[in-house]
Amino acid sequence: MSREEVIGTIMEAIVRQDEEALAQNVSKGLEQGVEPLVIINEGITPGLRKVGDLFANEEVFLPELVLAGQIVTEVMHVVEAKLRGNGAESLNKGLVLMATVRGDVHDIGKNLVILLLKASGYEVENLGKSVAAETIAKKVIELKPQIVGLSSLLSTTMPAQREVIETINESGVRESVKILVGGAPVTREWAEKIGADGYAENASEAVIEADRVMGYR
Ligand code: B12
Repeated sequence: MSREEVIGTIMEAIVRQDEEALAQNVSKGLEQGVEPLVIINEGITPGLRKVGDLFANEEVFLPELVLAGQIVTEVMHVVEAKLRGNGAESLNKGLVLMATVRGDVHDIGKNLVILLLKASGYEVENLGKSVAAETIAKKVIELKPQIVGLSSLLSTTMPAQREVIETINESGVRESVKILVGGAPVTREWAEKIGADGYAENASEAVIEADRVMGYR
């Protein structure tokens, strides 16, 4: 099977919510030397987006959406193992707090960002999903991170990103951290409007943006 074919089968397996085929083809791709990032960006992400489109068109329903999310979460462990252990931990580029904002339980994208930040030498504290603004602000005071990353996948939870920034502001620690925002409906314009320091469209760009706000690039 060619590299394109393997990536295509990964995408298809997600669209069909076929756990076995997904696991098999991800392993096959990795064995054939397809980069983990290519598998993520060209296979897994478009596969999930396609499921989202089918859901929006009422061609698949909530159970299928849930299943697609579950099988991707499972297979990410395999991809993660491949990305780990490149020695980047010793780079010590800074501490990042990552959270999906209140009311939003989508965490696959956030976890991907975490994976790549770690693989690039950042330490990451994962606060989880549907995290309240107050909790995030408290953690900023307690852990003194250099960066806070906020994920939001629903247009209805995007305002919660603004709420986090306002709460951090009110806590008097806004100057001490850089704030990055992301998630499918989020744009650079939105990031600027709510006073975030940066935005990225995907996990690879998130690392570049983190480096930029830290002054590494
Ligand atoms: C899987 C999925 C689910 C799963 C989530 C499982 C999980 N553990 O995450 C489940 C089933 C739980 C779910 C539930 C719902 N979902 Co849903 N879901 C999706 C789906 C198909 C894929 C999301 C995903 O993982 N994408 C793949 C990852 C890799 O991409 P990503 O998340 O965008 O992340 C990348 C970038 O955005 C960026 N990024 C992400 N976060 C951050 C953070 C920072 C700081 C930075 C810099 C970058 C960054 O980097 C990531 C990696 O490259 C999307 C479709 C879509 N187009 O996104 C719908 C989608 C997001 N869901 C949607 C909806 C409507 C819902 C529900 C309301 C459905 C319902 N009726 O109950 C609920 C809401 C639950 C809640 N309160 O949060 C809509 C949202 C519409 C909107 N604009 O608001 C979408 C777009 C589907 C659609 N087209 O209708 N969903």
